[in-house]
Parts: sequence; C-alpha cells; structure tokens
Amino acid sequence: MSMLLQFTRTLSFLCILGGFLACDTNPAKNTGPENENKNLDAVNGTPVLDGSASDEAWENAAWYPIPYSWKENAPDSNDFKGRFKVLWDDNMLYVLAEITDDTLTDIHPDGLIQYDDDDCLVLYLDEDASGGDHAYNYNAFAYHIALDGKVADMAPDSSNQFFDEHCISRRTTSGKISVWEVGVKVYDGKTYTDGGENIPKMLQQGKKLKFAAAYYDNDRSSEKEHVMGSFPATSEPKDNAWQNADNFGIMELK
Ligand SMILES: [Ca+2]
Ligand SMILES: [Ca+2]
Ligand SMILES: [Ca+2]
Ligand SMILES: [Ca+2]
Repeated sequence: MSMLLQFTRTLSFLCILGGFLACDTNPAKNTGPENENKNLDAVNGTPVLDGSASDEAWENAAWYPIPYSWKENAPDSNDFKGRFKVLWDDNMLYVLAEITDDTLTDIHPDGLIQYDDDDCLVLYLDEDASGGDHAYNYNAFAYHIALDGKVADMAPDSSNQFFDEHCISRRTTSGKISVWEVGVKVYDGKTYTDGGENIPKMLQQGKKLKFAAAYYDNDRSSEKEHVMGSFPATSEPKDNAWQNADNFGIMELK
C-alpha cells in the first residue's frame, strides 16, 4: 500500500470517528447527554399541554438538569432527580419538567400559606434579562407551581398572591416520576401592575431572557427538605433565586 493511500485511509477513519464523537456530544436531541450549562436555548415549537412529552416539538429541545442543592443537605437520586426543556412560540414559553420524587407532599391546603414547604416546581423568569433584586417588585417572577396547579409568588406589598393566569400547567404522575408541562406567559415586569390590564408579550426569535428552574421537595416533613436548582449557588444564602435574578441562566429563543 502506498504511503499516500495509507494516509488517506487513516484520515478517512479519523473523520468518521470524529463524526461519531460529534454526534455523541450533541445536546440537542433526547438521546444526547444533558447540558451542564445554566445558560440554555429555547427551541421554537408548540406542544399540547396535556402533561405528556409525546409531542414532536419536544424532540428538538435539549434537556437541562436541576442538579444543584440550594439547601445544606442534598437528596440522593431516589429522593429527587429533575431535568427540563423549554420551547417557545409567539404567545408563550413552554416548559417540560421530568421530576423524580419519592413522595408527593401537599400538607398546606391554603396555596398562599407556606407554598414553598409543599412540593412545587419553581420557574424563575426575568423578561428583559436585567438580573437584580426582584423580592418586592416584578423585575422577575418566581412562579411556585403547586401539585394542584396553583401558582404563587410574593407581590410588591410582600403579600403572597396567586398568578394562576400566568402559567397553564398539566401534570401526569406514574410511580415516582411526574411530568409537568407548563405554558408560561411572558410579562414585561417594568409595566406590570397588580390588578391592571397586563398583556403578555409576543415573543420573537433571538430574544434573550433570564431563566432558571427549581424544585422544592418535601417528603411528609413539616417544612421542605430539599431545594434543587438549575444553577450552582455560589454564595449565602444559597436559596436566593426567589429574590435575586443575577444568577439565572441566559435563555435565547432560537
Ligand atoms: Ca404534551
Ligand atoms: Ca423527595
Ligand atoms: Ca428584569
Ligand atoms: Ca416530595
């Protein structure tokens, strides 16, 4: 075999191998590894909000993990494991969350009292990606979505309020695994007023928002046992996303 032929064959082999490796590291498919970055892409598509991930649109979106403990004790993977995807269309964002939780707990019947001590999925949304304080303003929203679909957050007057009209949520649970499919309307926090005529924003390709996801896990205790989030808590208090948007991931609408 000539040196040139051998070199060409070796090069071809390396190219094919490179192709396989490139496929393996592609995070944009269901079969790919999960993306470890807190920043994320939302893919254009519209799912049916029925608590089932069977929509074709979800196949084009990458999974992002919820691996970081925002409390002193981290759960094992039997106790909690979570990941999510995000889609968007002109009207809203869509979040698919797959949550493994050994016990579903809702011990506070009033959805405005200790809503963060019952199991809940939390979606944090900062429409203009400004970051910063959002404890008593609408610079960002922290939607605490309860097992019954009620959506709670703190209002500027520091009262707890329902924001049910902001999020359409459907959940299906099989054994320890719950699938949450949530449509999230996007409001301009700079103009949003309590009780006002607030119109959700239309979304466009290329828009950047700040976004994060978390799960408050209680398993029959009087208070939450674990708080798990999509970005690492780098300072104290670790569970700070409810009042500060600085560490949310940047989400681009692709
Ligand atoms: Ca669906
Ligand atoms: Ca649990
Ligand atoms: Ca903002
Ligand atoms: Ca639980």
